[in-house]
Amino acid sequence: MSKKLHTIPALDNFRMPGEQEAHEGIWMAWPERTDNWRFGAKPAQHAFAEVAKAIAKKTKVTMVVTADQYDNARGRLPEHIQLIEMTTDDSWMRDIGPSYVVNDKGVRRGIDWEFNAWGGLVDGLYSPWDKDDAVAKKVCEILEDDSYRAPIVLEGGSIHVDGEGTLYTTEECLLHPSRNPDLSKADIEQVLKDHLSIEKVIWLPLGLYNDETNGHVDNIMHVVAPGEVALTWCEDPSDPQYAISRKALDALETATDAKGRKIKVHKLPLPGPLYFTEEEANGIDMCDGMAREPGERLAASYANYLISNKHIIYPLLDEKTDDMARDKLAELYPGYELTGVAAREILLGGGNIHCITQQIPKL
Ligand code: KQY
Repeated sequence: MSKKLHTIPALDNFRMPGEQEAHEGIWMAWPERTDNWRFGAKPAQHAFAEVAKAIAKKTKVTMVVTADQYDNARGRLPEHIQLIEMTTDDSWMRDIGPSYVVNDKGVRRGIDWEFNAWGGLVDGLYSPWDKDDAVAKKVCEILEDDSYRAPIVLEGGSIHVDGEGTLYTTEECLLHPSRNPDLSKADIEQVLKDHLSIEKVIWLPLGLYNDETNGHVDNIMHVVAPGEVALTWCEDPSDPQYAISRKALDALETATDAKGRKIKVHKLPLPGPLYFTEEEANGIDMCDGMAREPGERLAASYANYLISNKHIIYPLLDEKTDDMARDKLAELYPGYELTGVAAREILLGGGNIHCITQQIPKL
């Protein structure tokens, strides 16, 4: 049995664990919409299946899939990937799934944020989005976990937590007029404190250049461990990412976290720059929300990786930089298994491996 709760998670003594803590499972959603995924979503389905198989080396994977795609997904996924029929609008489980909180008595609960497809009627990427907005609650019901409906629009990819009281986000996204225009920065911080039991918010000014999520933090940096982050870095002063990464570094280096630590920043290489090819852009159905032009810059970043049970599943994006990214991740995560997955097809949809996965904490 799963209940909708009307209390405050922090007052109930629940906190959001860091991604580096143990997971019971990872949830994903099967891609199919042809105005986001080229060629009938077949190349993206292949990439999602490879991500699922990689994660499943160490962690149970559950994939939700619409009724129309059930047989196709079942045929393309190995038996050990659990498949659950669920209606969705698209496939970004990080953003539509629950953010989980846990207490010290071995109980977990889901936070079900309001979802408006990255901007609702202001600059959202598709409409309607009601099926995606219903996913977090359905996941909690299937897992028989109670949930809280949080009173703000927020996507899971717009926050990172370290599990020890610090949350990282961007002003570009959380203060964007398309999310919670009636709330101040202080109001938003209070909702985050109330729902995730964090004590300190570290605000980066901007997310990755040309990211259609309005600058999700998970596409520019990742928490490595409490007090340590990996930041996408750019060495080319003529690239718009150069100034964005420097501003982020400044915000991180001048902050202290909830425990009073200075933050150690590790630099991740930037792939590319990568752009939509003509063939890629032409393979996607036209629509109102998502602009896909040949030559458009892709929001490509190695920071968009998943940590699951001492395993790093990271995107392969550019032959020139993939090895550098792997070496850096190997240095940051000694003793962890590392698996790179070819991820350009996920990138073409507007995100990457972290955006398509959501962890369920182990109790
Ligand atoms: O979290 C994400 N990066 C999702 C991006 C959604 C893009 C929809 N085309």
